Amino acid sequence: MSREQRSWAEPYKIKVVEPIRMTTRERRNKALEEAHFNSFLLRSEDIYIDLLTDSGTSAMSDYQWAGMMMGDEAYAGSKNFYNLQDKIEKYYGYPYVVPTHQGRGAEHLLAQLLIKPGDVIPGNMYFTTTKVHQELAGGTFVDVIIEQAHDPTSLHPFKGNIDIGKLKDLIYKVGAARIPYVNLQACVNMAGGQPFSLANLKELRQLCGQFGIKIILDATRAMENAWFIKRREPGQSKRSCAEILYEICSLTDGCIMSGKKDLLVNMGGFLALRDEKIYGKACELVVIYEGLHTYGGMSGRDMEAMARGIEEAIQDDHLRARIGQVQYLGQKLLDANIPIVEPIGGHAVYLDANRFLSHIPQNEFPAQALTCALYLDFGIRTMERGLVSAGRNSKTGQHHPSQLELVRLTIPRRVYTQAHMDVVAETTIACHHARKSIAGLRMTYEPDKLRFFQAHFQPIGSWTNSFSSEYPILQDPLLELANTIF
Ligand code: PM9
Repeated sequence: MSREQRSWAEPYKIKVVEPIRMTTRERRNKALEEAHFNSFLLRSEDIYIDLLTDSGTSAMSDYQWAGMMMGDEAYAGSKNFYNLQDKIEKYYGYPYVVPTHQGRGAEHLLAQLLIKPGDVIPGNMYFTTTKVHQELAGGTFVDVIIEQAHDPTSLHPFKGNIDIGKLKDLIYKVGAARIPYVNLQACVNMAGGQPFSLANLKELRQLCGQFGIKIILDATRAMENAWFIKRREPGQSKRSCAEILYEICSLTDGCIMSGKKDLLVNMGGFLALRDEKIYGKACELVVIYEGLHTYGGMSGRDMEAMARGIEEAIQDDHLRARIGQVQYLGQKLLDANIPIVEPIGGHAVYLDANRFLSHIPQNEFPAQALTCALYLDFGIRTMERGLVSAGRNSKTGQHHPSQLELVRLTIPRRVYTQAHMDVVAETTIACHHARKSIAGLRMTYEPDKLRFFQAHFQPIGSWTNSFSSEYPILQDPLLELANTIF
C-alpha cells in the first residue's frame, strides 16, 4: 500500500498541553446571556472546544518557539525582518515586504495605496475586513465569483474561481481605469473555504494583462489552496505544494497576508509587492499606521516565528494532515446527513443553517441561533457566516442579501485531536436531532461596521433556556455484570 493510500496522521507529536474543561449547562446559559448570544463575546475560559476561528489559534512548533528566543528587537533593521523577507521571497516570490500587525493592517495599506474614490474592486466573494477597507478608501466591491460558489450543494471542485465572463462585463461597463486591481482570495472563506484553480488564475492573468489591471492575492490561505490544486487539478498531483504556491504568486502582482492562518503564528501579517514604486509609498504609509518598515506591526521574535512557520506550513505532510482533519470532521457529518457546504473546505466545515434550521426565516438569524445551540449543548464555540456577517447597506438600510447562511466550525492548526473532532460531530448531530426546539434571534444592538463582532441578540421566546438535546447515558458495560456479582 502506498503512503498516499494510508490514513493520514499528524506529522508531529505533542510536547506541551493546555488543559481545557467542560462547564456546567447552568454556567453556559449564564455565559451566553452575558455574551448577548454572540459567540465573539464569550470568554475563552467558558469554552470547551473552540472552533471560532483558525486565526492566530495555531500551536507553534519547538522550532518556532526556539526562534522566539532569537528575537532581535532592534528598532530598525532587525535580522528577523531580513530572514522573514528571504523566506517570503523564496516561497512566495515577492521581492518587497512590509510587515503589519495582522492581515487587516496590510488590507488598510493596500486600499489606501491603490484605491481612489469611485473605484470598483472585483473579487471572488467579499471578505468582511477586506470590503470595509475598500469602502473606507472610497471604493466599491463587486462580486465576480462563479455562481456555484453561492450554492452550498454544488460539488464544483473549484468554487473559488472567478467568473471570467462576469469580470469582462464589469470591465466593459465601468472601464479598466476604475479598476485598480482584482482581489483574488485563496480558499474563499465566506464560500466555505473553497479554492480557485491554476487554470482559472491563468485566464484571469491574461484578461487583466490585456487591460493593465493588477491582481492582488489574498494569500491568507494560499498554501491550503495549493494543496487542493495538487489534489484536484489535472496534471498537478506530482508537484509539491511549494512549487504550486510559487506559481500562483508568479501570476499575481502582490499579496496581502494574515500570517495568523496558513503561517502557524498567533500574530502578524504582511503586504508583499513586485513594484518598487508602490513599495516605496507603502513604506511611507506603514510608518504612520503600524511602525517602521522593517518591523511594521511586529516584534522581532514574532517575525522569526513567522519565517519559521512559512518553512513548516508549506510542507506537503503538514497540509495533508491539516486538511485531512477538516475532511474527517466533514465526512462524519455528511455520513450523518447533516447539511454542510460541499465540497468540504480547507480550514473549516460549514453547516448550512438554511437547511439545518429550515423553520427559521433568515431575518431571525438561523446561523447565529445555531452557534448558540452548539455552545449550550456542549460548550463548542463556532462563528456565524451569513446575514449578520454580510452587514447592512448604509444607503438602503436593508441587510446585504446573503444566499449563504452558514455556521463555521473552524479547525485551528495542530491544536485538536481526532477525538475532539468526534465530540464536535456528536454535538452537531445531537443539535440536529433537537433542531425543532431551536428558534430564532432578534438583534438588539448593531454596530455600524463589521457588526458580527459585537452585535447583541435576544432569543425569540425563551428557547435557549429550555433547549436540550438527547444524550445516550454512557455506562461502563461491566457495571451491569458488577451489579449482579456484588
Ligand atoms: N479572517 C477568520 O476568522 C479573522 C477574523 S473574522 C473577520 O477567518 C481573509 C481571507 C481572512 C482574514 C481574517 C483577513 C484579515 C483577511 N483575509 O484577521 O486581520 O480570513 O489577520 O486578517 C478571520 P486578520
